[in-house]
Amino acid sequence: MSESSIFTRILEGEVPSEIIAETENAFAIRDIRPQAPVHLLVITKSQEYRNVVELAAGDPDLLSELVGLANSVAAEHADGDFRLVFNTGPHAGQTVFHVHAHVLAGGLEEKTLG
Ligand code: DGP
Repeated sequence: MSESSIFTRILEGEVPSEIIAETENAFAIRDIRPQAPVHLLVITKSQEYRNVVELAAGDPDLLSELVGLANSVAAEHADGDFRLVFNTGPHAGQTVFHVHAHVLAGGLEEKTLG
């Protein structure tokens, strides 16, 4: 059994963070280091999958559930438009190897990628 990730510890109440929404298999919190006016994380309750590639291959329905949760928290906490970012691998900035997506929203019209 691998060590509990920071997100598992949040889900289990061992580390404080408000769970702002949840579905059967996923939950959402605010990012501790916001990079946009609205910066939320949608996270699988299980830490079985380390990144989105593993999740897509192993449980596409759960990936779909995660995207649906992103859509609903973006509608609730911003105007409904959002960027969905899955950092995949340490050289792309992934630091927590428990699959999650960054939901970035709120006044991003002027920003471009890269
Ligand atoms: P990534 O670098 O893509 O693996 O994203 C991990 C994100 O998790 C990062 O933006 C910061 C956030 N994070 C790390 N620890 C905590 C925490 O204890 N609470 C909250 N709310 N967010 C955290």
